[in-house]
This record gives sequence, C-alpha cells and structure tokens, in this order.
Amino acid sequence: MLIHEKIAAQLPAWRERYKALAKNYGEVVIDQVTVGQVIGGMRDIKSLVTDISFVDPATGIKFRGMSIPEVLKALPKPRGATMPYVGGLYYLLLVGQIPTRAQALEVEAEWAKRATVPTYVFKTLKAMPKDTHPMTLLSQAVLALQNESLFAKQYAEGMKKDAYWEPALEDSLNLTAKLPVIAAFIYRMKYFGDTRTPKYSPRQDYGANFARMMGVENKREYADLARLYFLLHSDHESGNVSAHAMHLVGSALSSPMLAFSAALNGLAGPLHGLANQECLGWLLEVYNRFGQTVPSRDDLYKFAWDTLNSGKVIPGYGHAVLRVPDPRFVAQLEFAKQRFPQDDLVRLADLVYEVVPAVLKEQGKAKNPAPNVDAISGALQYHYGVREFDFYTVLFGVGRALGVTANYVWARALGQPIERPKSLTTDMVEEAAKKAA
Ligand code: CMX
Repeated sequence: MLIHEKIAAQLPAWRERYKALAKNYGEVVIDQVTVGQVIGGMRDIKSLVTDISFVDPATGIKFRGMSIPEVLKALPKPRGATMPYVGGLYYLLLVGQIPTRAQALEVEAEWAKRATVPTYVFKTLKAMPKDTHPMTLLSQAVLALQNESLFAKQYAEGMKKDAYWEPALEDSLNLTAKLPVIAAFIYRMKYFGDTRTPKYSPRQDYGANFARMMGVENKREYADLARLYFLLHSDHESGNVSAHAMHLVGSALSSPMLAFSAALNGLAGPLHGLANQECLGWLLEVYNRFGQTVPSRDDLYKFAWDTLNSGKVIPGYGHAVLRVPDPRFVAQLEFAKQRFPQDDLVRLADLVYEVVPAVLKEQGKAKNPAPNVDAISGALQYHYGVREFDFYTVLFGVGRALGVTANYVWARALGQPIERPKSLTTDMVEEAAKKAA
C-alpha cells in the first residue's frame, strides 16, 4: 500500500533524529514547571512530541505545518464538491505531504474495502438501553472492534518493536473505515428505530457515503459539510483530552481500538467534545427566549450576562491554548455564510460572535474570550436536519479518529515509550514552594 511505503521510506531518518535527541541532548532542559502547572492540570507543560499538528496560540491549528485555509485549498476535491476528500487529509496527516488526486483516491479505496462492520458490533449496540448516550454507544462499538485488532493479534504472537507501526496502520485504516458506518447506524437506530446495516459504497467518497448513510435530505451539501467537519475536528496537537488519552493508552501498547475507545470517553466530557451539544443548546435557549427570533444586541448582551451570573460558562467560548478566534470556527462560519446566510441560527451565532467576547472581557476571567470550534458546529448540523444534539459529539469522534490514529501510528513507528509522569504529595509541593519563597 502506498501510505505504508511512504511512511516506511521516511522512517530511517526519523528514527535517527529521535535516537540522536535522546543520546546527545537527553539532559537538556526545555522548560521549567511551576507549582501552578503542577496543580493546574499540567497546563502548557511541554512534554509531548508530535509532527502531525501544532496549535499556535496566536494563529490556531496547523496540520503538518499548514493552516486550515492552506489545507482546504491544497487538498484534492471530489468533482462538484467544494471541500476536499477526507482520504486526502488522512494521507496528509499520516505521510506529511499533500497527496495527488490519485493518492487521495487510494486512501478512499482502502476505506471502501475495509468498511464492513462485523455483525456482533451491531448486535452489541442493539442490546443497549434506548436512552444510552450515542457517545457511549460509539465507544462500545470501537471497544468491541478490539476483536479485529491485528496489532493485538500480532503482538500476542510475538512481533519486533520496529514492526509495531505496520499492524497499527492496518488497524487505523480499518477503524477509520468503519467509523462512518457505525456512527450512521447509531444515528439511524437511536433516533429513527432503523436497525438496517448502512452500506458503504465504493463509488462514493467518505463524505458522500456518510451523508447518504445518515439519511439527510440534502445529501450533496451535507457531504461537503461532513468533509469539512471531519477535517476540522481531526487533530489539535497532543495535549487535549482525547488526543492525550489515545496517546497515553496507546503507550501501554494497547491496540488502536482500545486506545481510541479511551479517547472517545474523554471526548464525551462536557468540557471537551460534549461542549458542542451544549453550544447549540445555548443558542436555541437564546433563540426561544426571544420568541424564535434573533435578539437585538442589547438583549443578547443581557442574556449572556445572565448566563454568567447564574454561575454557568458560555459554551463555545474560551480555549485552553488558543488566544484568538479559532480558525475552525471561522471556516465553519464562512461555510454557513456562503450557503445559508439567512438561517436564523447562523445569524444568531454571528451576533453571539460580536457580543460575547466583549462580555467575557468585561467579566475578566476567561483567558481567551473568543469562540472555539464548537460555537457554531451545531448550528450547521441543525440546518441540514441533524437536530439531535447529543449526536454531535459522535461526529467529532469520527473526525478525531483521523488525527489520533495517525499519531498512534507514528508513536509506534518512533518507538515512543510508555508514559509515566511523576506525582508528588501535597506536602512535597508545599515544601518546594516554601523553599523557593
Ligand atoms: N464562559 C464563562 N467563563 C469562562 C469561559 C466561558 N466560555 N471560558 C473560561 N471561563 C472561565 C473559567 O471557567 C475559569 O473560571 P474559574 O477561574 O472560576 O474556574 C476562568 O475563566 C479561566 O479559565 P481559562 O484558563 O480561560 O480556561 P480553561 O483553559 O480553564 O478552560 C475551556 C478552557 C474551553 C474549558 C473554557 O474556556 C470553557 O469552559 N469554555 C466553555 C466550554 C467550551 O466551549 N468547551 C469547548 C472546548 C473545545 C474543545 O475541547 O476543543
């Protein structure tokens, strides 16, 4: 397979670089760690290495060194589509180069070959109580796929460390191929009682397959949204909860399936991926409160303050690393404004973008008062009729798989070790603080 060859060709040089770092500079200090960071969620401690994406606080995410507008422009697109092949993005993340159209299509073809989901996975999902959260279902389905893991099988049979990345890549392609099918099945089953097995067509790309299997009305436009959505949500360097969970669990040489199920469990948290369902909830709360209209600036300003005064956060605003409007938000806002500028929720999301940063600045707590990726993503789904909020994090999960599995492959290829940070007791931290004072 092409991706396989492309990674294999790069490996000797990368391994050399890694070895040289450890051998020649192992004792060099990169950063100092403060008490605030130690007790504050390890915030900003530089302790992970990835070349797949980087979040610059001042400009936002770069995939393999390229900004979102650059990636959107450079990646090949299906004929008649405005957004690129998801297969092209996966190639970029894994290989580090912009693919040709043929190379992007090769990934798409691999996915089509691997998209069949074993029946026991659907049976597992059907056996769950009807009110199970779709993220729980998705995580369970991925966990069930552990049975299919080549990595686990070959590890159990005995495999050389240098070869780990190869079955890791196979598992990653298999997993990412099956996710749209599983996600669409969860959607159809949970909200429409439809338990037929979605069929992945080799004649359509990832985005078009997803749109068709979801059963939305405007399949052509929704396919473009799916392509954009998966691309934007794919990776956000390694320290966020889902990426870090994948990395941590994978570092124990758990398979991509086990590690990604863990990543999904982190993504299901309300401060991480689940925020997108809360964001649309908040937008609709505003919309309904003002008689299903877009309120005036003054009314919105007051409503935002009411939210803060009641002790809640404004979902979709703020970020742990970013200090500017999230370019993933900007890309989605542009998508919506180009296609349906008159949509009330899009107009509302745009007004919130004008009003809320000022409110958060006045409050003076949030380090970044600007919107993040979630501030508008739900409004776009809502427009195309996907109105079941608690499904939105599943969409995030399908996209996130692309980035974290690419990282998994490279972590195994470079022989990254098991994670084991050191903990201290509170006494020890106080002691260190006193000494410094
Ligand atoms: N509304 C109100 N208060 C906010 C806020 C917001 N949108 N964003 C941050 N703050 C508050 C924090 O709650 C914190 O208050 P306390 O000191 O009382 O605890 C203070 O500002 C400082 O927080 P911060 O350092 O700026 O932000 P964090 O890095 O701790 O948290 C995030 C980042 C995203 C969890 C936070 O901004 C938030 O809760 N936002 C709303 C939820 C949201 O949109 N989540 C989506 C995250 C996107 C993703 O995971 O990719």
